[in-house]
Amino acid sequence: MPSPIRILTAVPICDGHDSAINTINLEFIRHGIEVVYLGYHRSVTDIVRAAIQEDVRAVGISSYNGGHIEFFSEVTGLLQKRGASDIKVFGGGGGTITQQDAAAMKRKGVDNIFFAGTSLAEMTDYVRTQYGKPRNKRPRPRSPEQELAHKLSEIEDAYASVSRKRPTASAQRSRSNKTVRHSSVAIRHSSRAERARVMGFTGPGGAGKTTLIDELVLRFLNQNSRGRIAILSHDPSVVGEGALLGDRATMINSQNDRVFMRSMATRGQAGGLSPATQDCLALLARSGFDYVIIETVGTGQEAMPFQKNGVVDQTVLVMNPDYGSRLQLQKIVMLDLADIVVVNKSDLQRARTAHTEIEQRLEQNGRDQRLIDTVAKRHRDAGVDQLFKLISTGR
Ligand code: B12
Repeated sequence: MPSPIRILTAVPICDGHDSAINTINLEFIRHGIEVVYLGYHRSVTDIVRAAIQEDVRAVGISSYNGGHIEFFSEVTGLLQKRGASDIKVFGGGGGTITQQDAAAMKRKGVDNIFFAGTSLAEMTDYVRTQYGKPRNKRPRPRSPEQELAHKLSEIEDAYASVSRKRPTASAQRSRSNKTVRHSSVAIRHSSRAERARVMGFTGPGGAGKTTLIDELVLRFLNQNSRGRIAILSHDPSVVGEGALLGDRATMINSQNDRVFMRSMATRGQAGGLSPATQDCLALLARSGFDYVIIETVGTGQEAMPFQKNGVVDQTVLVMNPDYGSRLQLQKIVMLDLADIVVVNKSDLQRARTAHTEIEQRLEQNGRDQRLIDTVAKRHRDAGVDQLFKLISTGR
């Protein structure tokens, strides 16, 4: 396998039992698996849409509140209907799922059900042996969305297979050749489509980037009844190369047929993005979306993740009011580079001081940078409205 195994995990609709899957997720990522976590209370449609967009090897469902025979078979059925029967389904649910239920679920296409008492090692071994082999022949994509998802995997796989041979000089050369080859394939594929407007969001972890993006997506979907948007979201890889790709669990509005979301792990690259990001972004930008939003991992002071003259049209730095003393602001490189700076969580006590200090810092730059205060967690927040207007109209 060139890339780490990617799976999606979720808890069904009307079920809030997430502590089992949270523990299992952590064990998977410790063993080099990339887990896209969708969260709890998720519908069949949300799970299948996410599995196809993320192009995962398998979906792991943790189910406790009953209805599992129907729920699991709806998932396998919809995957099949959408031409994604190569995405496998497995899961568990303590003592709720009986042996008899499991047999019925397997007849409906579920790979395996794990019962109470199974060790974490058994589950990890199962995923590695069952879903760790390269996929043989993939079914032909049945939708442009599925085709796009497959192409993004190809790009990530190409980078992964080269980076495994690092750090020889020939590998470096071959790596850059692959970059060129994949970019051109991607762009040629969709050269008829107009280029999307690309927005880059960055900022420290916990500033609320994901929630803010989700609120902007909601406004976009409401304003443009036919508009389409793509999100390329990043989370850090941990030692052993697994990653918890958890932004989907926060993004509620973005679980929508007009939103294409892809989660990427940084796979050892510092600075907030993945080695494959630029090529994936170039492909998304030419795939018929109105907007592409790229979100970095939580970044540090020195980070400047978006390349100069790259595909990103506008950059947004999302700050938390609690950044420490005024002196800290002098060190944040993105404060020089961002087009828009957002002080999120502006309902916090320190937010007014933060606004004034950042405003003074931006004045020193002498550039046309905008500063906006938001409370992304609040629905219909006036600051988010203002940010959306600025992004969508430039005013
Ligand atoms: C912890 C718990 C809670 C916690 C949940 C905390 C949380 N955030 O998850 C709290 C207290 C909040 C809770 C609430 C409720 N609960 Co509760 N809860 C449990 C309990 C005791 C344990 C479940 C658990 O986490 N086990 C730990 C895991 C790691 O072990 P396991 O379950 O044995 O799972 C093994 C395998 O199946 C596998 N596995 C599990 N999932 C997955 C997924 C994948 C992908 C894989 C590979 C493997 C796998 O991993 C384990 C390996 O050993 C069960 C009873 C039980 N013994 O199952 C009831 C239970 C599930 N709850 C129950 C009920 C009724 C409720 C409530 C409705 C109660 C109420 N009236 O308010 C609420 C509903 C909450 C909601 N929003 O959905 C019932 C469900 C009955 C049913 N289905 O008919 C149960 C069975 C208790 C009972 N006997 O009545 N609950």
